[in-house]
Amino acid sequence: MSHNVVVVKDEADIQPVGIAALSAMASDFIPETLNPTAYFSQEQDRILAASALAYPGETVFLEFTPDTSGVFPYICTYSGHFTMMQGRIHVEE
Ligand SMILES: [Cu+2]
Repeated sequence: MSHNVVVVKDEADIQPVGIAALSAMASDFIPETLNPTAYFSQEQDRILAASALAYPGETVFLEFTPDTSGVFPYICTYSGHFTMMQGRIHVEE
């Protein structure tokens, strides 16, 4: 099974990004930046960083440099995983 790591801006962004990703198979489950519909561009604005998909046996790296302190949720957006595969990055000054 494949997985990725997607850092979102806020707790409230987890569900909309996870749901938008369900129909973003063509872009490796990341809602596309250039999609002309407002729905997808709004979801893209909720994403701070995203890794490539890691296929079974692969390792991917994601570098994320926050510009403020805070708590940043991260999720896997592969087909519905966001409901269980998630965590929080705590950034302190
Ligand atoms: Cu996953």
